[in-house]
Amino acid sequence: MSRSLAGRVALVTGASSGIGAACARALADAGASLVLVARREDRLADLAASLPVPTLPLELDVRDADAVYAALTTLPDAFAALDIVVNNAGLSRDLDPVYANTVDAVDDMLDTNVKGVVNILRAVVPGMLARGRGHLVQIGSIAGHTVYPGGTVYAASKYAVRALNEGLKMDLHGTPLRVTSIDPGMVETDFSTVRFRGDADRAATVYANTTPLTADDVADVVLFAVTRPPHVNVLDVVMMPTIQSSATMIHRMPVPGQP
Ligand code: NDP
Ligand code: 8X3
Repeated sequence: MSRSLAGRVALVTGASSGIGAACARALADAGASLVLVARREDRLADLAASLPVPTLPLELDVRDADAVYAALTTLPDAFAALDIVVNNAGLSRDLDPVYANTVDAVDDMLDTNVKGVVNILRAVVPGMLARGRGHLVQIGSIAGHTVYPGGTVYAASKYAVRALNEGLKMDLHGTPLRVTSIDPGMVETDFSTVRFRGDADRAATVYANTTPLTADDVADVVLFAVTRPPHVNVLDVVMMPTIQSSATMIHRMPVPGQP
């Protein structure tokens, strides 16, 4: 089955790091032109320069509904007819009980992970409907299927992403547009460094003595979903590393000399 996306245009949010950057590379390898969205424009520019396809880096905060709408409804002609949108931008903040989360942490998670997805959908779905084609991919999480201590607000945001994905499919019922959520478990990216507010040592403990997914593993499944024949809609994929059996069950190799 062809995995070529030649002639297609794909937009990836959160393309400056981790899963989003890996999705950009995978989609570019398949031949798609790219619109890359994130706040760190320098990283987008570096990534764009490394890709073998026409690429438009776009410095944009997905929390800013007006800026998102203005930018994505006035894209240059070569990028305007979006075929694929990967709603990937997202983050977690801290590992606190729900009643102890700071206001900023709650705003960061809900505004980015939930409202950010809706902001993008508002801007891109009408054009896809007018053109009669399009594929909307959300990056959810295992935290959209189960809650873990300290991750309640993050999980609430990812349960919301799952609801948005399911509802979007129904809203688009009877149209050719496709809707997919890819819901990973542990993936080694900057995710934990962002969660722990730059504490790289603490972040490293999350991935210590185990074999997490890589961002490329997730991008490979995104590429699979968007290269199915038009009559096939992959609605939701839960994927974890083999060493993970739930949000909290993670097998770690014993360290020689340590109990
Ligand atoms: P990274 O921290 O490596 O990447 C997060 C990306 O989101 C960055 O490119 C960042 O760009 C972007 N981003 C964050 N806030 C905004 C914003 N307001 N506007 C635009 N872009 C934003 O983490 P991951 O790659 O791991 O995370 C990607 C997605 O995958 C998230 O939705 C996360 O919840 C999800 N996920 C991650 C898992 C993991 O274990 N890593 C597992 C399951 C799901 P910038 O800062 O430049 O704006
Ligand atoms: C990121 C994975 O388990 O930290 O979505 O929620 S987890």
